[in-house]
Amino acid sequence: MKVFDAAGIRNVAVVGHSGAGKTQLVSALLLDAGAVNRFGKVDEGTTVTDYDEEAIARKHTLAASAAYLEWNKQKINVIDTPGMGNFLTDAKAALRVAEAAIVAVDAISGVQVSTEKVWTAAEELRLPRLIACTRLDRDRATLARAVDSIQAAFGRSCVPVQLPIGDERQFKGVVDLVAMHAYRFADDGSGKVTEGEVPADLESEAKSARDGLIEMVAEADDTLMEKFFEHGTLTQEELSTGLARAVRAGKIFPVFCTSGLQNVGMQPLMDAVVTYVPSPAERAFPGNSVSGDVVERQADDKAPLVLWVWKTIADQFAGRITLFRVISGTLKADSTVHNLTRDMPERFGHIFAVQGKTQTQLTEMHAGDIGAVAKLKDARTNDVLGDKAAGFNVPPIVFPEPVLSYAIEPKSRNDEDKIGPAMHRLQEEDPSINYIRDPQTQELLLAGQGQLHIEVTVAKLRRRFGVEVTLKPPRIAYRETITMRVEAHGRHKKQTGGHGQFGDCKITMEPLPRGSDFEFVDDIFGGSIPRQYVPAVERGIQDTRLRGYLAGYPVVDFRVTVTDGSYHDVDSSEMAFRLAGRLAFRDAMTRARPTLLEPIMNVEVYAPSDFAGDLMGDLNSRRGRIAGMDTRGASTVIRATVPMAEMLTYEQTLTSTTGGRGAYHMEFSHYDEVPGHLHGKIIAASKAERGHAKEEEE
Ligand SMILES: Nc1nc2c(ncn2[C@@H]2O[C@H](COP(=O)(O)OP(=O)(O)OP(=O)(O)O)[C@@H](O)[C@H]2O)c(=O)[nH]1
Ligand SMILES: [Mg+2]
Repeated sequence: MKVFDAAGIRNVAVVGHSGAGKTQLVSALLLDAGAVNRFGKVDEGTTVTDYDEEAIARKHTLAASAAYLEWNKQKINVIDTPGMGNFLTDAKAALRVAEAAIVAVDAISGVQVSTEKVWTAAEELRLPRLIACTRLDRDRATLARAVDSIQAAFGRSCVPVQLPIGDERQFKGVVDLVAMHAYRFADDGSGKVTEGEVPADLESEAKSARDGLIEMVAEADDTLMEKFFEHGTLTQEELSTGLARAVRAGKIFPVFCTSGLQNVGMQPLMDAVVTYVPSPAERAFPGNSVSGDVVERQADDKAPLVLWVWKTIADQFAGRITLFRVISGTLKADSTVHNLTRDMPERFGHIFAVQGKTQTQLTEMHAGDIGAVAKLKDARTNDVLGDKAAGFNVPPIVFPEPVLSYAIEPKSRNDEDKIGPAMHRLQEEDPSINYIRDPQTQELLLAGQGQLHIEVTVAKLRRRFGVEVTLKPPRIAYRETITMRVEAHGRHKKQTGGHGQFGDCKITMEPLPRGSDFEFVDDIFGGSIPRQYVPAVERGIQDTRLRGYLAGYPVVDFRVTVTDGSYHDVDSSEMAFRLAGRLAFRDAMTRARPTLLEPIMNVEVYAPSDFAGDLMGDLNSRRGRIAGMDTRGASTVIRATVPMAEMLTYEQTLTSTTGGRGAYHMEFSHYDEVPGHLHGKIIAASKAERGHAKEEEE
């Protein structure tokens, strides 16, 4: 396969809400560019990018999935991404390796919560955005209504550069408003295109839409503005170059008309990617120098090699597949590359371009390209690899904290043996899941972003690794903390026959700000506890704080300072001081006014405005705090913070209140104290769940 230079590459991430038609759109693009022979359909499970069994079964993309095509002699790397809230981290990761986004907005439902999330993520990265108005072939789909919704959310710089030819099922072509040119597409889904004049019945509409576009382009540039005032319009040349400049600068977001299923509008969209998306050669990659300064790196083949791992896939056959972007330098197959994050060499055998699950071997890859390698030993997502002298770091993708956990139970002994390694590999693929054994109950806990996230993880365990588990009801990831500074004492003394046991420590325990977890300070002077036993005191406290005090949840956000103690020449041991630490901790907890903390979520609800009142009332009854409300055309966005514990049943309520026309997104915000009147219930529930698991005997 041909190898491309930075100037001949375009990297785009296709982002947008779930069901907008992203995967179907990518499928049509690949067909029309000749990258594949068969027109894959989401509904038939045959698309290139939804190749994962679980994605096929659910008809939803669950992880970023890469593909590529060639258009006008350029290689376009297209990354399809999930639109569902629980999986948006992958969309954000894909944006990090792209020079632009194609934002898919469904022509009927318009902008949704996820659209806003990915838009903001693209905005933060200052990426140009092309908007694809999708599924225009459906009944009641209109460009005008979609554009209203888009402009209400993202402003009037989102402007159509096309008009649809034919409505709903008759949507068969597009008018290019820049060239005033028409494209018609074959009825059979082949994407075969015929170019021609603007249809007579669309002429005046096209003319006025074009005038609107010209004004926007003029507004985006002072020189063009003057010309516009002088002549009342812009020349063809001024319009096309002015538009390209404005799109690249993120001043204009052009809206395109598409139907991925009918295969309408793909060629002009690919032309636009080539014209409007900067190549990696034109846009340096943002990162940090070794000393932490913000720097950029040019996609220069001759510069030291730098690769960044943006995604890891746990493939059941090929093992670990590592997706990376070459930021600078040239990567050769069959070479050894240093993992700069972990300071160890990695062997790159075959390197690939990936077309969904299909891999095509490459001999080398140039700066700016996106590719994959199998069977790296240690590299994980976020690692930077390359020449030791590269001196370039990439700020990591931040994975969200898990907010709820389910106890899982392996079905058989065999499942139990296999689950550890399988989970380990799934965590490499998706670092936003957490897998631990409850230190108190010994139950296996699987924690993630929401019910769907957990269900998908369990399904992957089954399909890819043949591990069967049963899921128990969800549990909120509560924490415990203290609210008062106290002094405490722990003394472990036992005289059993010959050798005794003796450990004794005094500690101060004090609250720390949220998110501090646990700190241990050694403040022993004069050897009242011998050096070697101080870490044992810390160990003792660590062991027991994770088992909790009130309700079995880890105790966090406090500092322990050991201040004093005593020892015995013969009877003292590490074990004895561990037990003393544990006793001191428990003594402290009796007086430190412990309390419970709960995860609080940032919630955004999106629904037709008629329901706003009901939805706010409902959020209030869930202990929610309304942070704001915006209207977007006929829709309202409500922003609130709500305890996770109150959100477990939200999906059903939202669906029934809005007749299925509402959507929401939530993500972890912070931990906050649980109101006192709810403590009793949580403690009792925890005791019941944990089967009164006994504190280990001291
Ligand atoms: N009528 C019509 N249906 C479409 C079109 N594009 C996609 N669909 C259908 O809409 C549904 C969702 O399409 P997808 O391409 O999977 O949507 P997506 O944006 O990838 O969704 P997620 O992967 O969940 O984020 C599928 O049933 C598609 O067949 C289109 O252009 N017209
Ligand atoms: Mg998809």
